[in-house]
Amino acid sequence: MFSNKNEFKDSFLKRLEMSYGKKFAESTKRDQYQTLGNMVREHISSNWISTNEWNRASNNKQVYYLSIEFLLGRLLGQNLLNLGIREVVLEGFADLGIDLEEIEESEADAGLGNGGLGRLAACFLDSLASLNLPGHGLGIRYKHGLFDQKIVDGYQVELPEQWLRHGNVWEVRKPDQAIEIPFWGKIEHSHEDGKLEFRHVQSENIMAVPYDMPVIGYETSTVNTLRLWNAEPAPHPPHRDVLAYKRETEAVSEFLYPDDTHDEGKILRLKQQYFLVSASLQSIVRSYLKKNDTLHEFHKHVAIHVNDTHPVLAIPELMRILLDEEHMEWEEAWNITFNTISYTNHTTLSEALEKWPLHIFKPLLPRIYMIVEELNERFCKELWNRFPGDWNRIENMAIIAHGVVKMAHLAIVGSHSVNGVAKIHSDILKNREMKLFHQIYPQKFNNKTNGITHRRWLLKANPELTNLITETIGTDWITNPHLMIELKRHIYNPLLKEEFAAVKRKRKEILADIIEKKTGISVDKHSIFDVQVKRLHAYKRQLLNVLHIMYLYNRLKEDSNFTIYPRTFIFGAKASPGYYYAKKIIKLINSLADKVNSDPKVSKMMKVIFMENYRVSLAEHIFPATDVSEQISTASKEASGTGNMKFMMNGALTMGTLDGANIEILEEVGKENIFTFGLKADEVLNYYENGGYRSSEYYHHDLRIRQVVDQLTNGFFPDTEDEFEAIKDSLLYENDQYFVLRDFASYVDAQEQLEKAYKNQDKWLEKALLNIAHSGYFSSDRTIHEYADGIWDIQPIPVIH
Ligand code: Z2T
Repeated sequence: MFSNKNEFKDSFLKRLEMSYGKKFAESTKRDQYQTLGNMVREHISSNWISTNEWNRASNNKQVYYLSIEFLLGRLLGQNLLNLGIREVVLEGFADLGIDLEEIEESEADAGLGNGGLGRLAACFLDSLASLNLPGHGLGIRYKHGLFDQKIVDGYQVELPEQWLRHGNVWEVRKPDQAIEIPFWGKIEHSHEDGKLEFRHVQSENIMAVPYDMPVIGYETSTVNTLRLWNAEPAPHPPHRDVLAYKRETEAVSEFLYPDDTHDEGKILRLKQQYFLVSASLQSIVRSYLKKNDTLHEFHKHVAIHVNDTHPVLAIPELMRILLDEEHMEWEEAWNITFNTISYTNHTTLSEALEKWPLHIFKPLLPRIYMIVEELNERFCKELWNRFPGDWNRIENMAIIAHGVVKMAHLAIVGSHSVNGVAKIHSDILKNREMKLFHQIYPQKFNNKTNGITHRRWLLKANPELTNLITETIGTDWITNPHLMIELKRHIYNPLLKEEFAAVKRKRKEILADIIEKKTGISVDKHSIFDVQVKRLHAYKRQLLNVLHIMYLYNRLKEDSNFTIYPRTFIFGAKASPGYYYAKKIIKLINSLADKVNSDPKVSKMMKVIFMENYRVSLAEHIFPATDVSEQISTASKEASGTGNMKFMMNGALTMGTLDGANIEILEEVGKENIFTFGLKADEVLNYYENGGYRSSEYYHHDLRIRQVVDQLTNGFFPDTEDEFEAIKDSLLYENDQYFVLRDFASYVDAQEQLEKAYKNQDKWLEKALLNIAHSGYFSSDRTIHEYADGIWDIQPIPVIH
């Protein structure tokens, strides 16, 4: 079908006419997209089947990655690339007068995630398949992914996202593998042969119907599976208003909760979590029992990974299956369970820690609650034996306390591995946030520094840079990204520098065109492209970036001798719809953009751009065009960050705090090749513990700060009245919890250093190339190898030739 251009064209035209009953000339872009998508799916079907067959037939251990989010983005282009057939399609389409890129861009993003956590899951799937590892994703088939963002009059407006509007060519519905999930009702017990038996009665059941999507490895025969569960009415609905039951059932897979690092505590969210977990575990156990008679060795053949605490009910759910369905003794069930489960923590922010009130948990999941209660009792008894009389410790560590279930405690107790996502984050878990648990389970704790798939973030997003690297060091780096380090020998080569500069220039032109098309603003393509794209959060400190731009504006207005190297400040960020402060910052960025861009003098030197609806597909245009990567979170707050790695891989230099993976970027590239500033993590944490910071002192003693803070409310931004009062209050009357004013001077200094460095283009290009050379470490292939060896103990599957 894809072996050469003409064969491809023939089958494409034949299929298009067969499926749509019209001539090619009458076909729409959508017809063409659908036809190509179906051809790709058919093309991989035999490898998909053989991967599944081999997994079924072999005793090879399987890993299942449970995640409430998978932020996949678009799939057509990546699938063509991984299959090595993109060139054939490109050429065939060219003959037919079809622009492949245009077809690819007509696909809706699969946006089933908020940000880093969901995108990490997507990168991991790509690495698992590309490394021929038997690893599969399990998630929810949300009808609506993360909301679409519109900016109206500077404010964020949320619209329901509709990725399934025109269907999804990549999914296969498997109704015969549907699974029933019980909610509500009560538990009856009886004695059978002297053993207690539990029966869940009067439950309201929901059907989980799987939709399988192929996960295609890069130039290999492995095709893994991402299974997304859809919520549908069960065959025997409860005896009540049938329409209400249908509505409530379908609501379970209707929406992705739009909260990034914030816990909502809504009953529907708990329903989603148990829906995902129960469907996944029942389906894993069912397929395991097709090739094994018992579950006694389950943990030797199955690893289940829980992505943050959202799927942590996998622990009591597996216990339930082993106890109630397999009639195992508690001790054996427990041994199998914690040896099967591993857990990743993604944040230490206290507002993100999931705590489920018993009055929600207990009635919704009565049997699961009983098991969690028993677990808690046994765990507290163990603690009592080890620390007799230490009530305080037991209260702090209990799984159930003060009327809530603490999901992180359940996760740590019920798994054999607990990992953080960057060195500093794992250290903070061990030494601070989870110190008491680390004391009793030191061997469980480990670090797995995050990574990103270079196949999307370099090969797909930046083919120009990809070609340049290959021309310089050959092709081996593509399958062994750590070999990118070989580029280091060439960074002083003037020709390479010039070619890299040309690539960057071209990518800046492309982004400038997109900006012009979307905002009507024309930016200087020779200016420094300085970018902060990520979710909007107080701890990520978009506000620090804004205050610095306001300071530059003031200098330019007041001092005619002051000049700057031209800069384009680019922002992209979605705010959680209920996050008042975050929405104010979006309005502030847009007000600043109006102020700066409409000033005849200042706008010659700088522009401020807010890019609407930041998402994976837009990110693919932004990273390659960036010169400066803003990673300026309050130290200790950003667990890892992954955007930082995507920028680095595309030859941007980092302006960052010593937080998350920025620290490991610094360790890789050395201090000459990154710009760091601000408080260190232990300084921040000591301030929190011991006090000693008064933001008002910085306001009173630094004129630059006083001026920009005053400008938030003194009419500097026309027609905003008391719009930004709350932001000013957060800085002054709430004592600036994220140390924006504390780090301001240091940030300004670092930005001056950066500007100086940029003016020395030749050196800058060397630094950028050196960053690229060292970015191979941050490929998720490295991360996945570490998970495979250190946590899951899985082996690759054979490749078909
Ligand atoms: C999320 O994206 C992250 C953490 C969360 O904690 C929740 C969400 Cl939705 C519950 C992010 C971290 O903020 C970021 O530092 C990290 O790089 C990313 O997860 C992947 O580990």
